[in-house]
Amino acid sequence: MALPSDADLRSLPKVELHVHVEGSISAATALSLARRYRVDPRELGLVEGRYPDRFDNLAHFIRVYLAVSRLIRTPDDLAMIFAAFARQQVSQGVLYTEATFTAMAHVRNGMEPVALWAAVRDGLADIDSGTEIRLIIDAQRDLGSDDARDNVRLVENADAPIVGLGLSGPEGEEKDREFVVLRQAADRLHLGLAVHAGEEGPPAQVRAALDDLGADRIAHGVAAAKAPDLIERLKRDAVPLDMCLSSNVRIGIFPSLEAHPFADLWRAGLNVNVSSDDPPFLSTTLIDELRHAARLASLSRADLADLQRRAALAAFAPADTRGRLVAAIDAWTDRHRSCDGEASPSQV
Ligand code: ES4
Ligand code: ZN
Repeated sequence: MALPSDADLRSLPKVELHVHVEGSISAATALSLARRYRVDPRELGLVEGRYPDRFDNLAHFIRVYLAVSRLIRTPDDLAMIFAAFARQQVSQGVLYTEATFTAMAHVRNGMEPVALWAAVRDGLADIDSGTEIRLIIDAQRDLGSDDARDNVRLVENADAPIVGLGLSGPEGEEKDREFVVLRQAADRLHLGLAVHAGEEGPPAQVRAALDDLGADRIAHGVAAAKAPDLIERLKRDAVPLDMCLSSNVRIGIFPSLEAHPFADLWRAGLNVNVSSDDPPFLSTTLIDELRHAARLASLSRADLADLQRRAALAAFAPADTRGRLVAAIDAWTDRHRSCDGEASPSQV
């Protein structure tokens, strides 16, 4: 069976559920902000003006990510970053994005919340296109429950298209109970909750995200590949897993794309979707990630459409938006049906 072509990957209507706004700052933009604010680019962790090809581990990645995030000093900087983010999503043919944004970091860095949300709205309004961008506002695990509570207050008072809360940052503490305020707020505010778990951490971290926080989606969750009982549970409950292949390799979770368990998790029938995480930091794009996924799991065009349908259905958007996304994906499949020869594994 022929792999989907680049033209297929471009025209496929895409839904991206796991991509960080600050992780979408290009090295060129980071350097220009560094110059403006007289920050030595080496302090950012850039190597010869580029993001490193490989990070030593998640902690190393997060150091660079936070150093670059701190270069956003003014509402104008933030509006520019959001406008560039929206252009990036348009260039990848993404119809609908749930973008993770660490808003509290910028408030801590001195930005006033009302001005911050106005900048977000201005940046997103800057492009006139069919793409829809909604936000997931994430707390950082290592900052503890106070940060989670600050996040909830910030979201409660925000004027922005927020559909979810998130929890990111280094793993290690298996107990997520101290962040239960995020679950309570998500329920109260009718938001989804997406939790980074089982990226660098063990399968127990994924169980904790489900048991302690009732996570609606798991970011990564690749540790499950080591735990057959967890695979069974994720399959039984159709828990959405955001898979970011290059991210896991460049952050050092797996030595190569070939060693990544995406194909196993797909074949096991888990509710996976594919995302780019932090595209320029990880020298990738969403289309690259879909190409890797298609190669590793021998995905047909129909499978790729199925992957997008799973993402659409796992989105925190209202039902009418999800329905519209599924309809666009179905229409693409119909247009290509005549060219699809054989049945794919997901159809038999
Ligand atoms: C991230 Cl905790 C984590 N893992 C991967 N990418 C990230 N970007 C921001 N936080
Ligand atoms: Zn992430």
